[in-house]
Amino acid sequence: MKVFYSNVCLKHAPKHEIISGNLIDYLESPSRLIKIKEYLDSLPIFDFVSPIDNGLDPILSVHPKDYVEYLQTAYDEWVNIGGNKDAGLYCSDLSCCITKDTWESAYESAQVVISAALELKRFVEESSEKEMNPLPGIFALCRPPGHHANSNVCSGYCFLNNAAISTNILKKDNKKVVILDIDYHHGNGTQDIFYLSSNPLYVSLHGSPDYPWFTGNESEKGEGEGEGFNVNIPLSKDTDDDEYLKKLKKVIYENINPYNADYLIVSLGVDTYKDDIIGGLQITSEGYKRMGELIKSINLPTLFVMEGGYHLETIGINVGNVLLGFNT
Ligand code: SP5
Ligand code: ZN
Repeated sequence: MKVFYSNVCLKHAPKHEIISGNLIDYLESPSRLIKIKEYLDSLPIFDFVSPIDNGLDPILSVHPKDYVEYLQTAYDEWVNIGGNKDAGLYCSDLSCCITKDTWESAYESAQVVISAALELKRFVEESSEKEMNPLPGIFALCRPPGHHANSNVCSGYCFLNNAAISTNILKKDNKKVVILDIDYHHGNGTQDIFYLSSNPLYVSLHGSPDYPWFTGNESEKGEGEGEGFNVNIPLSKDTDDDEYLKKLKKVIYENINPYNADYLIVSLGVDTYKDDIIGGLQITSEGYKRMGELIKSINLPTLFVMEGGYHLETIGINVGNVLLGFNT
């Protein structure tokens, strides 16, 4: 399996964030990426590939120019004038610190997912049915993550919505996309970006009640043309492997399979792990392997996009197990 990865994604490294009024070490750290890379590197089936720079256009298909300019210039303006009046205008919480390196890493994270999506699309277009066995899967090892970023708002460690950007690439040529978001948190940014659209189908399983607090309810089903194409499955904290897999299986049979998509994008967070610091259902490392197997049963060319997961001791094996489960 190809893994798109870049060291430039390590540069964004804020020192602190505020959670529940407390100043703590920034949890969305470069170490997360290093741990995942180390683990995948130790297994023979993963090939690391560097992204190609495909420019701003794919990013601008999701994010308006004024927001992109804000991300590019906010740090320098802040330093130069000792305070930027717009600093909070595009920001919805205290986890999206903008440092001198933030734009570069966020842009690179988007380039990682863009390159991975283009590679998957090219592979599918050039392959015969027979070559599609085994099922093609590619991993975009993105950082910073993306699913909380709205078109013009950064939040929850996310600046550019990587899953949404790759959706717009895979949707070209009248193809249908389903986004399956298995991060512990509800992907409010992705939901909002596509709320009025029937393509992609957005499906999220997430811990509730928890961040981002005001979204992720079952009653949010999409609007207008998008009505019926947004599916939220809130889960209680005591959800274990069996319960989680039962709910995932149900939504695959009832919503994902009947949608008949051409591509699957998995917003892959492993903060559902039982000992995660800020998330945490009762999922075990073994559970992630079963999750990967179930995702494989959807039987679509699949782009995995890295989102959250904060337990550094197991983040590598948990991400690896989803991918191994898919690949067996
Ligand atoms: C990509 C991603 O996983 N972003 C998550 C951002 C969550 N930030 C807010 C965390 C608030 C945690 N609430 C405290 C609950 C204590 N268990
Ligand atoms: Zn998360």
